[in-house]
Amino acid sequence: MAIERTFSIIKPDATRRNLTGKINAIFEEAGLRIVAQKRIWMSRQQAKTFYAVHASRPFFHELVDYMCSGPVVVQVLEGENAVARNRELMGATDPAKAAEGTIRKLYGESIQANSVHGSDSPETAAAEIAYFFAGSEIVG
Ligand code: RTP
Ligand code: MG
Repeated sequence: MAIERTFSIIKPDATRRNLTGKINAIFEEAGLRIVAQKRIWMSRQQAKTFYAVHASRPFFHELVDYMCSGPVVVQVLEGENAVARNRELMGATDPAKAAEGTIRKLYGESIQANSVHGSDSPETAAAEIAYFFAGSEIVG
């Protein structure tokens, strides 16, 4: 299995509750390496562009407001099968439906404030990584 990269966000509900370290420990214990990471406060424009695929969904404006409601940690995770592996670690979008032991089951507050984002395919991962990181900021 080839080494792959995925893009991750520790969302505002998780940074507010000081959960960055606990979430990073889950990634690292699962064999994913954090090869880039920075704490930012997203602008509305950044959030709108990042979630443009959801622009027509009823929850879009709330989602943009939420993603700009506090700091987030954007990161690049690297490892075998990193995209799928991270989606497994995150669990279902709705924390109430997420499997035991997943990040969203452990820490998610609601379907919106669900603690983490993870890319849904290698192609999306490449685009999301390039949106937030310069190549020189990623140190594998
Ligand atoms: P993500 O993109 O953040 O990793 O999450 P996901 O693939 O599991 O979920 P997606 O369908 O892509 O939705 C993106 C984010 O929008 C918020 N959401 N709110 N109010 C709602 O019904 C609703 N549905 C989704 C969540 O923050 C979700 O992660
Ligand atoms: Mg998604």
